[in-house]
Amino acid sequence: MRPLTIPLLAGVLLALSASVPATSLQLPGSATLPAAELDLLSVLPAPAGAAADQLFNSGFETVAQVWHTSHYDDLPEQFAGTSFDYNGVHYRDLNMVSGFWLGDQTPFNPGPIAEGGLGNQFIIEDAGLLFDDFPEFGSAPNVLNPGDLYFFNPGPNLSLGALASLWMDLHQPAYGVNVEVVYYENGPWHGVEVTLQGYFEGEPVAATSFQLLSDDLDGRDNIGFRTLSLPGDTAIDQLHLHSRRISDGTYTAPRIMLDNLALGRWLEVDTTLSTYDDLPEQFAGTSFQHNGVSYRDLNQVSGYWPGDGFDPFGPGAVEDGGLGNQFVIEDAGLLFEDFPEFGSAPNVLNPGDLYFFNPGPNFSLGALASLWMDLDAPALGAAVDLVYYENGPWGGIEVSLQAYRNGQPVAATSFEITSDDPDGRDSIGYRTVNLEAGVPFDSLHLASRRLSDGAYTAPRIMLDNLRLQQLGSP
Ligand SMILES: [Ca+2]
Ligand SMILES: [Ca+2]
Ligand SMILES: [Ca+2]
Ligand SMILES: [Ca+2]
Repeated sequence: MRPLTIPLLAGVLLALSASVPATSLQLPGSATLPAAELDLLSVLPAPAGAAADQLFNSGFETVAQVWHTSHYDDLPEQFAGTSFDYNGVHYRDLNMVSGFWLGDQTPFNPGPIAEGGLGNQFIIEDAGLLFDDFPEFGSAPNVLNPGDLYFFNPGPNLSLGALASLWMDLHQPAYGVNVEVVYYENGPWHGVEVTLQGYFEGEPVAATSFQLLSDDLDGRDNIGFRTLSLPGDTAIDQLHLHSRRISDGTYTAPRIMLDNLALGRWLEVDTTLSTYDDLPEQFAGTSFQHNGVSYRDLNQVSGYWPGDGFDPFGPGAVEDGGLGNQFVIEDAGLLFEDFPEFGSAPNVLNPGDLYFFNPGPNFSLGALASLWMDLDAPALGAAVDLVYYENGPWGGIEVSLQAYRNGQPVAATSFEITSDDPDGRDSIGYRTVNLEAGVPFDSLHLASRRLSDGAYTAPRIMLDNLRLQQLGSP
């Protein structure tokens, strides 16, 4: 059987557009992919150093690479035996090979030290002191030490184990592998090639290696570390990490420990589209759920109205001195007669209040200072069509769409509402706000602020066609 490969990107694009509900609307240009984003494999970041703690590293709208990382830090320091299962990986056959030590080139046998081997016990090693000196490496405090009784140092002390050969069977195929290794280099550690070989169904499909070359065989050795990476374009179900002499390919025994074994998978990214046209015109309350999005906390902020007066407003309902905190599914049919390119007729999401509710195709644009949307499934990108007043008093306003993950901001985009004459007539403008976060997010915040001082303000804005690029099921 051939190794699985990821779908051709063109095929994924077709699937993407097919997942948009079949309506008569034409999505604006932002719903199609700029050519520059098609080169997905080359833009994907790989976990390295502390960044391997990230669960996700993602591309843009088509497919996303999701990383599953073994940190070893959730285990107690222990002997793990000559084979063990952990986090979807079966570790086995440590140093079950013959070879030659470096330096005096004495031979070693397969298996335990007592039988002339390098040691065949895996150790979950607290290597806390290592991380004091090399905080960029791995994840404190534990590493996987291919040592033996001889190398076991309880507590944060450590000795790097000897590694000639180590096999890892993956319970599920990986697409992309990263593992961090720490090792001795220079001094006597010369003429060694360390290789991470990936297999699928017994056939070698990918490999990466590095060489240990000493600048002075009689000099001091030192600790080095690096990340070994296998690409994500082919399936891998078995890994072999091994060390051989460059001169003749026989196994040899540098000192190496492992951390942060990260296994990649590809998830398709589906676009979900909320047109609001499937709902009746209605008050939707101060929070509501629709199409995998929870809308909440509309205008629950204080700020200043736009224009000369700069009257302050408070959070909440109009009768409480606020901008209004009711979401309205608004039939804005008349809007689409004048602006057929905008959104999708007949409904929009109007962040208004009772005051703004116009039954039937008539409408008034609601005031929007702040609006939160929580997503049922993580998204990598979001786009929304906004229609708003500009010119006249509506100048000097920044409207931002900010993405959050676990409460932390991860990406944002914004535009400015401008006016050519503060005393002149206002007019209706519209645009698509497009946010490509590149990392998953679970909340969106749409906010309007004065450019002059960052205070919340209240332009008139309605929303339509919220598009989310969301991770599909694994
Ligand atoms: Ca230790
Ligand atoms: Ca660790
Ligand atoms: Ca209406
Ligand atoms: Ca609509």
